[in-house]
Amino acid sequence: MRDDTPASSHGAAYAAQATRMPDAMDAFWMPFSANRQFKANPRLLASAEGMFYRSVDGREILDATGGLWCVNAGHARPRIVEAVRQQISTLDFAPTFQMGHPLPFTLAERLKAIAPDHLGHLFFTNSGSESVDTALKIALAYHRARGEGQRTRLIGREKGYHGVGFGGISVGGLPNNRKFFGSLLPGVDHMRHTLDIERNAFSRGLPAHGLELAEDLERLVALHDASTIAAVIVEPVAGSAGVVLPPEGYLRRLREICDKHGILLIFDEVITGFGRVGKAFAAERFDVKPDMITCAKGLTNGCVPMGAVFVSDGIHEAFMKGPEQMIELFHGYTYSGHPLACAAALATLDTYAEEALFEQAIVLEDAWADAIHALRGLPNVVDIRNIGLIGAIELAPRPGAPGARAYDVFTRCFHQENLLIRVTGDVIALSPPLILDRDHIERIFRTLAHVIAETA
Ligand code: PXG
Repeated sequence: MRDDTPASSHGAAYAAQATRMPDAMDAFWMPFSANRQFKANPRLLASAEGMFYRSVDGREILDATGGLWCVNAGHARPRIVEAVRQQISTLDFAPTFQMGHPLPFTLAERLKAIAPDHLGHLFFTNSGSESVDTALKIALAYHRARGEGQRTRLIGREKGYHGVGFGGISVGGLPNNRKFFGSLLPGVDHMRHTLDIERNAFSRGLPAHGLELAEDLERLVALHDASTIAAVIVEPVAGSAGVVLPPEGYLRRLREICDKHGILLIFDEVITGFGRVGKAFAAERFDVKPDMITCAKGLTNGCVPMGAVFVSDGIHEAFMKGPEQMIELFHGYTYSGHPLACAAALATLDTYAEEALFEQAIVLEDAWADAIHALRGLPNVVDIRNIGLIGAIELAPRPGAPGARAYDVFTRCFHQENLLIRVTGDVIALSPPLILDRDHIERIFRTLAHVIAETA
């Protein structure tokens, strides 16, 4: 676009561009998508407000996914929109390497105030993947700073999703995210995952069976020796693998084993953070104290990319030694603490607080659980899992065509029912904005019930 038109007309021109079908779709290589299939029959969203998207073809679509688990306060919340608008016209960018601006300092204090008590320090990133890689690097550097530099091994878990950086896919446990990308990080091992449909199918909330799976960490300690292990990273509730819940007591047991062996415990709360399970963080809901929490997504309500790592006072303290002119951690991103992201995050935190949104997932948990478990007994439904405002419906795969059945449910919901859901493999995963009400819940599951029933 040429820059000689009056500034006021630019906005309208860009907005028009953002709400109509693009002229061509070839050049954009879409992430985690079947590009050719999508471009043959696109699903494009043009605008959003509250619980709803509007598609480019003008349909109002109920968002049962919170974007991608990130729009926890609902779309286009006025306070957040206004904060970002003001901020961009005041300070568009400022560096945070040996320089600064007020907002990341203010935001870090605000985040500290909602975090578990001992997590008093924040490192800012731009995504969940960067938060994970940051936390893993801090873990390694922490042990080295304390004279235990031989603790280099990182432990993840099967089915874990920790983003797509090399660190994240190495500790992650999703075969498709790993197998194409070579040898990954060395010195990584994995605990067993905790999905056990045979024993736990249709559990409401945390499954009763599987506490003993935490002992798998003792197996890895016995194999590698604790003195070589830096950290364990897990999602308190795994999202991308199709919603995998921690068995009762499992996370607390992991904490005990880590304490016993001097191993750091990292909770990846990229999806569980900011109210998804009824507290600011799952660490609080499950009353377990990790040494670091990684987050992103709901931090800015999804509207400006931002992630963060909460770091314990003890870890931080280990770095704050040595000469004061020394850089304590050789790590950071150009956009760590970006002004727009900080402004969005501050207004997001205010919106969460004003509307008590962190409590909503507990207020609505029973209604949500009743509604989702009512789908039990429909054809092909082999499991239903829920916690807070997270829900998963697992379908039996079609013989020889894994994922196809859930994909058909997804496309039918979008094109014919004006409902946005998310599928991974044959699991339908739901993570609506926390502002949803009982009518939205009713509509989501009424629609899903008949679509699942009619999808062979
Ligand atoms: N950790 C966890 C636990 C995540 O869920 C990431 C890290 C990476 O975040 P970024 O911002 O780098 O994408 C995630 C991301 C899904 C889905 O449908 C989940 C994610 C991303 C996209 C889709 O389950 N989680």
